[in-house]
Amino acid sequence: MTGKMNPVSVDIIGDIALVTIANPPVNALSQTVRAGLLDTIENIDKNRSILAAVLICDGRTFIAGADITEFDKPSIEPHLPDLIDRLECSTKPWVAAIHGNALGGGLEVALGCHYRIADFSSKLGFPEVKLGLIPGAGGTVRLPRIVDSVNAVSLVAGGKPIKAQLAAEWGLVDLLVEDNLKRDALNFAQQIASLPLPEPASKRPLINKLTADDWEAVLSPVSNKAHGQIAPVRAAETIRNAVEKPADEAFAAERNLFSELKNSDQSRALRYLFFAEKSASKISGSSSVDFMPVELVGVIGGGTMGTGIVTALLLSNHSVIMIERDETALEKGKATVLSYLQNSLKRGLINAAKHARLITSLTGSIKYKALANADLVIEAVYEDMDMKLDVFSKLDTVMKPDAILATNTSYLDVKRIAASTKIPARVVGLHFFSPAHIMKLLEIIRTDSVTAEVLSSCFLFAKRLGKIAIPAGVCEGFIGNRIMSAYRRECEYMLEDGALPQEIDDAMVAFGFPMGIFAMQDLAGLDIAWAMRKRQAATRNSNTRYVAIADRLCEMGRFGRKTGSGWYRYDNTTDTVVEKIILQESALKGIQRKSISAEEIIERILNTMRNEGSKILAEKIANRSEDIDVVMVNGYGFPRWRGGPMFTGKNLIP
Ligand code: T1G
Repeated sequence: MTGKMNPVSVDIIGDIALVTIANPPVNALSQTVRAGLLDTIENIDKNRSILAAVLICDGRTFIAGADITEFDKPSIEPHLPDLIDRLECSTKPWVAAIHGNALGGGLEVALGCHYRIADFSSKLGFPEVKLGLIPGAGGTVRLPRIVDSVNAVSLVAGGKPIKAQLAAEWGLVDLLVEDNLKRDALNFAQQIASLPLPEPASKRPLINKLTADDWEAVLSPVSNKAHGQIAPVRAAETIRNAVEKPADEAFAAERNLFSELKNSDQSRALRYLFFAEKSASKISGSSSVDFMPVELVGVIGGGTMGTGIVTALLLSNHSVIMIERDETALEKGKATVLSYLQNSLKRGLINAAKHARLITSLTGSIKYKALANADLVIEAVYEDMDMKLDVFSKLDTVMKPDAILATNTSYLDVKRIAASTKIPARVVGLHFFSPAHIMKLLEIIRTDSVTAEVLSSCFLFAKRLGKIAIPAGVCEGFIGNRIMSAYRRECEYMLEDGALPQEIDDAMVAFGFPMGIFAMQDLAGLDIAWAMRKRQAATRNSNTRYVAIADRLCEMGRFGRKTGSGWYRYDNTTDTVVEKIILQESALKGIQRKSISAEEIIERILNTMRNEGSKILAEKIANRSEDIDVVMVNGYGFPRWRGGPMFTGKNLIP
């Protein structure tokens, strides 16, 4: 190994070789790691005094996969499939000692080893489909020779890692260890060193075969859930290949498909988003900036947003004080939070001990003075500026001088709220998305007066919550809501021009959105936007095209699902009202309606998103076009495998 430091080292302990990979931060299988590992395998095979080898990793995790940063560069030998083929043909038994995550190529390397042991806290998986890929180094061929084919499909097509205990139940892990992985791995290697060398996985018989009906039952849920994504379906088919074809043919088929997917638009988009999200959550601000510790957090309001935020805070081990206007509202809010925590316990997201501890971390009060020691307070009351100003005037009197004051407003002027307080430098917007304990997106809204220390502390706080935090400047709707308002307007223009709500919603779902803009408004309720439009009516620019269709629906009390009808009826009766109103509004404006194709609908929506995104960049509301894509994918249902509105513009994906 010349040039770069060899990230693979070997210690000889008795007659066992302890092979350690040290390639921070996640021991990705870069070219130097692959080359170092290949040299090591050759050397150990030649060394007659070595009876077995343990493969372990430094740092916080086992190998987390191939080095994704190499995918857009020419592939350099040794190629991973060849390395793993060589590993499994080693004349000495290899034991993979897994901690942290064994993912993608990392799990494939572990499958190339003869044994796998793991500590309880580790996870194993094939997340490649999240990058628009499939395992490309033999994993789909070896896996069904180690675990049941149905489990193999769920692991490879689902992309969700499994805990070590389940992996052991499946037979993917041979031994679970508690607290000293290295010691136990060396002992395990000593025990198996004298045993006959196990058959390489790729030469082993299949664990089970499935009938054609079995495969139908296994594969159809995968395609039903794919929503236009290619990789999950192809991944499942690859497992079927591996089960039904000879191993050599299956290896070749896997390799070909991997290369095809690696060059696909979907994979390029998903890899773009992976890095866009990682770089977005980097703590912005220079290293010289101090961070204010945030442990005790106040939340004003126990409604939908407030209870979601409180739950997110508790799940990230903060202590929380919920403030409500009276005892009844407070008890209702706390009950909602407890129901969320109970649900997390039921879903196995937290264990009983953590559940009990979190409950004790929640207190409540109807008195603002209970917040005297809070490090941060998040206002989550009704979207009314006067109400918010009143809250902040009270907070001003009780909060300690170095506490951060945050508003969860989704579009109101954070600058005006900051200016109303004694210390505007500590006021910031933290725009959570509902449900706040589930949605990963958080827009952090900066004003001209907020300090770098407050902002950086908010980014650190967001990372602890497990949120993807995107910085935004102050404008109506910040990044996501502003773009949504723009394309919602464009969709309403299309209603007047000739389309119907169902046609627009169908085009959006076909493009990959989970639901169309009109179905989404019915879910959220039409009344909030109506109230906002009425407030803005007096100052609305009369030269700007205004569509009154939604107003007509609201005037009829059609606020969406919650009233049984909105853009659609929800009582299984035929609805002619909406189309009649649309035709009337088109006629009132003298518009000659013409049908609009699904392609044109999507084109007009994407162009509107990109145009608004360009304005948001020009106004420095968003720092990067990647941030706009991260917002639209993580907060507004834009299909991940298309990268985002700005990405589609750059890469002209159809
Ligand atoms: N390659 C290169 N860089 C990676 C990486 C990878 N596989 N995984 C993470 N990083 C970087 C990441 O960008 C960040 O960089 C830093 O490591 C810390 O990551 C051949 C084809 C492992 C669960 O999809 O899921 O193998 O910002 O902040 O929160 O068949 O990283 O510090 O500069 O996310 O502790 C399959 C992707 C690849 C795993 C750790 N593997 N990674 O989470 O840290 S394809 C994956 C993750 C493959 C084979 C196939 C997570 C993590 P920076 P982080 P974390």
